[in-house]
Amino acid sequence: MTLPPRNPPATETVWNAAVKVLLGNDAGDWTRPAPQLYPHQWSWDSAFCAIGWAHVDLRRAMREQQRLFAAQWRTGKIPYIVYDDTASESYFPDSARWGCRVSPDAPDGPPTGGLCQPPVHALALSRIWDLARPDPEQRGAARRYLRRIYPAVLAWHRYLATVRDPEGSGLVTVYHPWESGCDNSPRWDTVLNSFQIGDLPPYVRRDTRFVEAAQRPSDRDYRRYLWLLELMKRRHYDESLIARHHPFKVKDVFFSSIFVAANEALLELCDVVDAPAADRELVAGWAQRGQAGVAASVDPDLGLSLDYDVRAGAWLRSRTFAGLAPLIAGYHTATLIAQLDSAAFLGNPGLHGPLLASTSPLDDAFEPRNYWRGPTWPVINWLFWRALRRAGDHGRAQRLRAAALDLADSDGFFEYYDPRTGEPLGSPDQSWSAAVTLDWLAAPDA
Ligand code: 2M8
Repeated sequence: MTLPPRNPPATETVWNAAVKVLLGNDAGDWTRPAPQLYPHQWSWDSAFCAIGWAHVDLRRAMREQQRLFAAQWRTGKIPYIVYDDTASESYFPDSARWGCRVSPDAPDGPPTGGLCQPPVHALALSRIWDLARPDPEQRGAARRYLRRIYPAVLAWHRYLATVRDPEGSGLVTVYHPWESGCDNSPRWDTVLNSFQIGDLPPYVRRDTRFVEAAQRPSDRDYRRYLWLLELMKRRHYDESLIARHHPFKVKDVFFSSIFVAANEALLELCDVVDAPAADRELVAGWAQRGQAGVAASVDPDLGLSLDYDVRAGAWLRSRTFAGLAPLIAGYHTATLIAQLDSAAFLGNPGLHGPLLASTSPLDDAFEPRNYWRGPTWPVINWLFWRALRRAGDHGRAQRLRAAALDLADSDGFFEYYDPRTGEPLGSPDQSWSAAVTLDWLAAPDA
């Protein structure tokens, strides 16, 4: 099923181009995030891809996350990568470097990485349900699919709410910048600089074969990323040990805000699958606790929320889009909106268009061409667009969507863009950039 774009004809070319990217990266039942740079299945990319597929072929959208959830760890963790070992030469770290089978909790089947990523999966499921609902046949198929996948999604959320938040703070702990999804963001600089690294087994980076090194994390960052991997492997991915001894333990406010939105989505899905009342209470409790945790992370001086370094017992001051993350958790407050509109973010006169940059252009750490240290990322803007729309802030949502569609129209579906010029950067034909564009194009207005 291919739905026509709702706003033709101006958007038809963009629509067709976005569909082409998904088809080009289609690996059968899952989608490569990018043709060369990312040849495996990444967790949150896959969820965004499911949203894109839902506009093209609902049955395909329902298959997208199945391989990912089939690779769920016994703890409930959804791994950040499910490897395609036919492509092991093209990406580092490969599955052998992770060696996850040292853990009794690792799944059988295709090998995985030892981390997780932001839990956007339930948002994708609820988008599938929204799109399937009007058609009786699709609705039946979607309900059956949701009934099948629901227990695994619940277990994934339970893992995040318990194993990753033993303090019951409402904020999720991440053990690695790769878990945040925003790898070399300045948010992590202080923590990454706070520990010494030991000897690393030899390795060769593959990412810089495909993308200019200046647009990727530095070698210094990579050594730290790999050191954290070695430490987790040495502890056999035992999370009780990691929680005690790991040098990178951060309450990630962006991850936690997505978790609130995901729990709200899961609560709606509880009705669709006729989940027991006890499940609804549990999920509602996780959402409420998350909201309180996220609200408590707002720094009154900065007017932005902060991540928290568990090991040092200190809030991490930085000015990135993550400071506005409580919007994603449903906090549409005057303080956050003032920040969003200010020169620190959308109101900055040096921006190509009113889109969120990954780091505030007013922050000392801002590097407009370097990966998560400045460029604009479509998926991040999609999350804020969704949040604004849900809060009834249609004016702001519409402006964000229009600017994002302009970028896609003029430059195609890149991984990220220079926020000052709109110049496309990173990988071309990035699946999730195409996927969220399809969702923007299909949205009736804002
Ligand atoms: C990027 O991360 C990977 C490591 O997970 C990498 O740079 O090699 C991030 O943008 C991450 O958020 C994303 O899921 C992944 C695939 O698009 O690429």
